[in-house]
Formats: sequence, structure tokens, C-alpha cells
Amino acid sequence: MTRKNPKVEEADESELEVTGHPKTWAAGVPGVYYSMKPALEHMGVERSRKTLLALNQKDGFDCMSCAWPDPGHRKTFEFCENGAKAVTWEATPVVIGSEFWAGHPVSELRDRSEYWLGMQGRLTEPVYKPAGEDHYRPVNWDQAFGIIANKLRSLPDPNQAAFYTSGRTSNEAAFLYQLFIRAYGTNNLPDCSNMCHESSGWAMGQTIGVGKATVSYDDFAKAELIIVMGQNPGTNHPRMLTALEEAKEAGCKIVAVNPLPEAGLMRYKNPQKVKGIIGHGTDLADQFLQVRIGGDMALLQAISKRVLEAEDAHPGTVLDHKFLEEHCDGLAELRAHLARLDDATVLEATGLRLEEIEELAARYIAADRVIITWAMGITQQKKGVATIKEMINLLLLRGNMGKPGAGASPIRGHSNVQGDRTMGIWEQMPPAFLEALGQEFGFEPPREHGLDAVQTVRAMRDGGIKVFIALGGNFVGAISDTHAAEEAMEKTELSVQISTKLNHSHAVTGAEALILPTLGRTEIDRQESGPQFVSVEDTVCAVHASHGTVEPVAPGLLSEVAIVCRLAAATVGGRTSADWAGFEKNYDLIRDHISHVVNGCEDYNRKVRQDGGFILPNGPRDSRTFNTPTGKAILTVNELEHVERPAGTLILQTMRSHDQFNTTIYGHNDRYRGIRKGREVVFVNPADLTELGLADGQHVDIHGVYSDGVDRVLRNYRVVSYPSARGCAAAYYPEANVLVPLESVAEGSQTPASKAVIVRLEPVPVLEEEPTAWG
Ligand SMILES: Nc1nc2c(c(=O)[nH]1)N[C@H]1C(S)=C(S)[C@@H](COP(=O)(O)OP(=O)(O)OC[C@H]3O[C@@H](n4cnc5c(=O)[nH]c(N)nc54)[C@H](O)[C@@H]3O)O[C@H]1N2
Ligand SMILES: Nc1nc2c(c(=O)[nH]1)N[C@H]1C(S)=C(S)[C@@H](COP(=O)(O)OP(=O)(O)OC[C@H]3O[C@@H](n4cnc5c(=O)[nH]c(N)nc54)[C@H](O)[C@@H]3O)O[C@H]1N2
Ligand SMILES: [Mo]
Repeated sequence: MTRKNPKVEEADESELEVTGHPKTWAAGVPGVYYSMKPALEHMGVERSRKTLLALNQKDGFDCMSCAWPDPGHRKTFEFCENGAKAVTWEATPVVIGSEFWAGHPVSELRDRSEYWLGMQGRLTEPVYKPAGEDHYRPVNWDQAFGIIANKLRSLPDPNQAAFYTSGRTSNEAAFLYQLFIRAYGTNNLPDCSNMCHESSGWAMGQTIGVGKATVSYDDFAKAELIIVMGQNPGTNHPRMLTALEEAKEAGCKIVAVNPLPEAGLMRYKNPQKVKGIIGHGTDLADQFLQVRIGGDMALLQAISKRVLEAEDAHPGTVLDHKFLEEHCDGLAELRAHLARLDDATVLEATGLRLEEIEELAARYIAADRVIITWAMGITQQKKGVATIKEMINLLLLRGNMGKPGAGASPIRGHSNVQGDRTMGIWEQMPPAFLEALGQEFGFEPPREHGLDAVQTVRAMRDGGIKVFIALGGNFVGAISDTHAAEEAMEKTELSVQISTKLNHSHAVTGAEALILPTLGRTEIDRQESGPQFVSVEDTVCAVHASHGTVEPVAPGLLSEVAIVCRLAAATVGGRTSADWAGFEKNYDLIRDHISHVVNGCEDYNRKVRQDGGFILPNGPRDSRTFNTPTGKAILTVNELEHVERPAGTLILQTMRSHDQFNTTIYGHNDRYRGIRKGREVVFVNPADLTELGLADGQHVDIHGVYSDGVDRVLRNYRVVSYPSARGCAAAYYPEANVLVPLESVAEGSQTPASKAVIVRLEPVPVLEEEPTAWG
């Protein structure tokens, strides 16, 4: 059944086609058609049926394409085009054979695109690159674990190792991984969340005492107003559109705040409804505010200010006084601060008209149940944490928390990034968790905070990190400042990637390097006690089981749990009471320990087996309890700042196309934005083009403008005239990561500020043959 991929063509950017117009609808019939095509072509009918039909079903596996929850009333076929792509990409029977490694030196793989690397197929056996050599070569599992354990044990200080996690890892694997790392003696646990929703966790933790959504799935249908900020659900959380549509049918108003008119928010066709197939679809957004990049903080302050003014005009009718008195601190300070906010600053920061802001304020005041959702357009900003605190301010003013149809809803990215955090994947786990972990396994976990993602790159660069181990993900491809990250990684002595497929991080290595292949979520995981399932947590704190449904793509693959257990046994076996061999045989034993250590997971084995799983407790959502120093939610004062744009420059955001999952590139089209057969494009507002003396179709070099004197550049990009907000350009991540300075991060959370890079576009005289910085 397995087969090899003989040849994958790189994209030829000269074939790039641009239709120029954003599509005004998402999903619908083409969506389903495009979903099925790749699956059927690669996998054959039987494997496609076992994967696509098992997606998000009761006894199937959790879709790995996003963290959007499943409705209680699961529909067969609640899948989306991009979920289908993710499943196909993983469940493909194409594999990398042993001969691949001799034919492809690491130096060659380094210049390959993410698309080409991913299309080589699934990794099937451990491979090792000795120091000084340019090739990986197959090794057996024992050799691989021996090399890592010896190296880790030889380090004079466990803080010279860093252990990355990407958010696809299951709760079971994550729990064991952090136990292993802490038993080894460090809290150096950078994760993808550091680059993603860290700003949300930070802002919410400080204001309401919990860094997770305060809504459940059913709240969406009960809301009167949903404000979607800095998020592109049509591409990145397509099933969310169904929930928005249901809300809208029940009378809810939807407001989109975004520099781009994203398909789906503007119009949506539900392929699961006859009406969606034949009709013209639903206009989801009742109001679209085309905000400037980084202008959300000013917008939110302006709305809160109007709420307070409306209360002054009609005392006792606008604010939720009872809620504010019983549950909140800081109203007087907020009031005094916002009184000084002036409209001119707000208009400059947002690029909006006063009437638009007044309209949103009126909508907010008129609605009794309001949800604000957001994603990367907010978190990956210098003022991301402060902006989210302003969302909390606005919600608290009218008691929009801890009641049906209301709350704060960060929409997570990776399908289990939230669960991994719950299980202890964080460089700053609180003392109570460490205490419980130490007691359960009879050891003393380190207490000092570890390194996050950006700090890990700095430490590698400065020689402080000798060993880098990654449970999933593509750290070098995903982190900011690609070239700085590459140089830093190459200073390590050993790098280890536990992965399903090849990516750039396998080609940018320490002196020695290992790749350990693993089972994916679609695959049946058989262990000594029988087939195992794992568990995951979605963006609204619902925890449920995930069962693989297809045969593993190769016989020798180990599950992530097995890999962590064997690595731990070889490195720290005996340092704790953990029964590493037993855990691998039967995942119930892991879940028993999770029950004892993780808050809210008591009786985990039983609860996770319930139909639909269970929902973790959440103070603000369940009982308006706020785990802050005062026991109250905190209204905060945040000094307004927006992104300054020097003359002749643009603010560039780095975002996802419709054909990718993070650094995984499925194809070269971005259907909803009218791009075909290429990714090397920069979207610019037509008026900005005129001002800069540029034209649609022209090729430019994109230079980063940053104070450290480094010339960060992306070469030969095609300019696309596109209705983005004035002064705001866009290009695709991960290629554009070469432009994001490592030191440009969100205040507090240290999340790379990937949505606001100041750039200068320089025309390229003629089409160059030179490859771009990414290759
Ligand atoms: N198919 C697919 N699904 C995915 C992913 C994927 O790559 N592909 N990735 C997953 C992951 S890990 C994540 S975190 C999520 C990401 O989900 P999103 O956050 O939706 O992803 P991005 O493409 O980064 O889109 C950012 C959005 O914010 C807008 N934006 C940029 N700057 C600003 C700003 O200053 N203000 C406002 N209001 N808006 C702004 C952009 O125009 C864009 O619509 O999706 C998850 N799901
Ligand atoms: N400029 C810019 N940079 C960004 C962002 C941005 O918007 N702009 N977004 C940021 C965000 S939100 C995130 S979350 C990060 C993403 O950062 P990462 O999570 O590190 O990156 P991914 O591309 O999701 O990782 C893909 C790789 O994961 C491996 N993989 C897939 N499935 C499995 C599995 O089941 N098990 C294991 N062990 N491995 C698996 C495969 O080898 C695949 O190549 O990037 C961040 N970087
Ligand atoms: Mo993410």
C-alpha cells in the first residue's frame, strides 16, 4: 500500500496568476469538491473513507487542522476543506524510503521549499546525522535513544537543553514529556503557543485569572453580538462559520474588524445546507471595520469610552453596576484614563471614520450578550497584551462574562495547543502544579522559570543551549528572523526532531542531528494492552478522546507516547517513580496520574470516555470567580500606542494562505484572495501603490526597516493591488519570517510581532532568476 513519491515539482513563480479580487464568499460546493480531490487522488477510496468519515466523529479522531470545538450534536461529515487537506497530508501512503538519505545531503534539503519537503511523504525510520557529515543515515531506535540520552546526561547543567512542543501533541504525550523534562532538571519548555496565543494567556491571566476562553460552544448561538477581531475563520477555522451562521439565524449581529475583507466573514455558503449550495449564501458580517494594523487597541478604548459616556448621559442604564461592584476592581482609574482619550488619535491609529466607531459602540450598548473572538491579528502585535486587556475592559463594563451568550474567546490555532498547556507544557508553570507533579512522582521539579521560544533562540545564539529537542512542529521555520534562528540552531551540539514529515527544521541542525518518525493522529496506535486512544482539549476547554482509524503508514513507527517513554527511561529512568515501560503499554496509567496532578482532570479515564468528553472548570465562565490577587476581575489602564509608519514605508502583516497549515504548504493557491500558482506576492492597497510610484504586477524587494541595522530582505516579490487598509501590506508566512526581527515582540508575552513589520518596497528592474531568500 505504501508508495514513494518519485518527483515533486517546485512552484515556478513565473506561472503566478492573480485575479486580483478577494472572493466574497467561502466554502460552498467548490470547497467540498476541493476537499475531496486530493484525498481521493492520493489515498484511494478505502483510506479516504476511513479518515475523512472518521474526522471529528464520536469514535474517530480529532481534526488536527484547528482547535474549533465540535458541536454537541455532531453531524456526520462536519469537516471542512482545510481539515480534509490536513488529514490527506498526514494519511498519505507516500513514504520516504531508506535510500532517500544517501541521495539527498542535508545541504540540499536546506535549500528545498517547505512544499517540496512535505511532499516527499511520511518519515518511517529514525535517521542520524553524525557531526561533520552532510547526510542523515538510518539507525535503529535503541541507537537513537542512546545517542540522545548520553548527550543529555553529559551536559554539566540541564538548563543547557531546551525542549520544544508543537500543539498537535496529545495530552498523554505532553504530560509525559513535561514530566521527563522536569525530572531531567529544567523548565526550558518553549512551545508554539509562545508564538501564537501567549498574549491572550498573559492578558487574561492578569485580568480575570484564567488564560482560556470564558465561553462554551453553545454560547455562540445565544449571543446578540459577536465581534471577530484579527482572525480569518474562512481559511483557518472554517467550521466556526457554521456556528456564526447559526448565531446569525437566531438574530445575532456579527462585526468583523480586520485590515482585509476576508472571505467567509463577508459572505458564507454552508455546504451542509441545501440553501447554501443553491442560494447566494449568508452575509455574515453586519458591519466590517477595516482597521489599520495595530489599531485595535485604540478602537477598543474608543468604544469603552463611549460606553462610559452613554452611562453618564443615562445614569444606571448602561453599565452593569451590580457586576462591577461585586466582581471588578479598577473602574474609577479606567474612567479617568479614558476621559483623556482624544478622537484625533483614535482616527489616526484606526484609519476608521468616527461614524463607524459610533456604530459599533451603539451595537455594543444595545446588545445584552456579547462575545469577542480573536486570533493572530491581535496577539502578534507589540501591544497585543494591552489590546486584549482592552477587550476584557469592554466586556466587563457591561457584565459580558460568566453569563450565557457572552464572554472572551481567543480562538486557538493548533488542535491541542491548549491541552498541552493544561498538561504542563509551559516554561512558567505555577508552583502548585510543580508541587503536585513532584509529589505524584517522588522528585523535586526545578522551580526557576525556563526559556520561551524567542529566549531559546537567543540562548542558542549565545552558546547557552547545547541540545534542542522538538516534539513536533518546525521551530526554525516558524520562529521569527529565519536567518538568525538558523544560525542559532547551527550552534547547538545536538538537535532532535520528532516528526511525521520533513520540514526546514530537519535541514538546519546542530552538529549532530536525529529525526525520530512518529505516528500521526489518524493512525491506529496499538500497544501491548491493545489499541490506545489519546485525548485533546479544544478552544472552549472541552476535553475528548481521539482514536486513530487507519493502519500506520509503516510498521516500525512509534507513537509519541512510546518515544517519550523510551527517551525518558534511557535518560532519567529511576530518578522518579514513573513507570515509563508501563505507560507505553497502557495509556490509562498515564491518565490516572493526570487525574492526580492536573486541576479539573480528576477521574480523567472515566470522564474522557464519556460521550463528547467533558468540560474543564473555568472560574469566570462558571461562577464569575476570578483567580486574581484580589479575587476580582481587574479593569486595567493601558497607555495607548499604535504602530508608527515612517514616510515611504508600509506596515506588513505575515499571514496564512488558504493552502497551508502554518509552515506546511499544501499547494500554491490562495483561492479566496485570487492567487494561483505562487506565494511570492505582496498585497498592497492601490492608493499606497500610487503614492509609492509602484504598480500592480511589478516585482519588488521587500526590505525590513528596523533599528538594529540588519538588512532583512525578501527578493523579487510580485506586487498585488489589493483592498487592504491604507498603509497596510500583507505577505505569506513562513517565507516572510526572514523580515521579522527576533527582538520585535509583544510586550509581556514575548510573542514575535509578526503582524506588524515595517517595510520598504524597492522595485526590481527586470525579472531576476535569483531564488528568494527562502529558496
Ligand atoms: N487551514 C489552516 N488552519 C489553521 C492554520 C493554518 O495555517 N491553516 N493555523 C492554525 C493556527 S496555529 C492558528 S494560530 C490559527 C491562525 O488563525 P488566524 O489568526 O485567522 O490566521 P492568520 O492567517 O495569521 O490571520 C490573521 C488575521 O488577522 C488579520 N489582521 C492582521 N493584522 C491585524 C490587526 O492589526 N488588526 C486586526 N483586527 N486584524 C489583523 C489578518 O488580515 C488576518 O485576517 O489558525 C489555525 N488553523
Ligand atoms: N511570521 C509569522 N510567524 C509565525 C506565525 C505567523 O502568523 N506569522 N504564526 C505562529 C503560530 S500561530 C504558530 S502556532 C507557529 C507554528 O509553529 P509549529 O507548530 O512549530 O509549526 P507547524 O508548521 O505547525 O509544524 C509542522 C510540522 O509538525 C510536524 N507534525 C505534524 N503532525 C505531527 C504529529 O502528529 N506529531 C509530531 N510529532 N509532529 C507532527 C510535521 O513534521 C510538520 O512539518 O508559527 C508561528 N510563526
Ligand atoms: Mo498558532
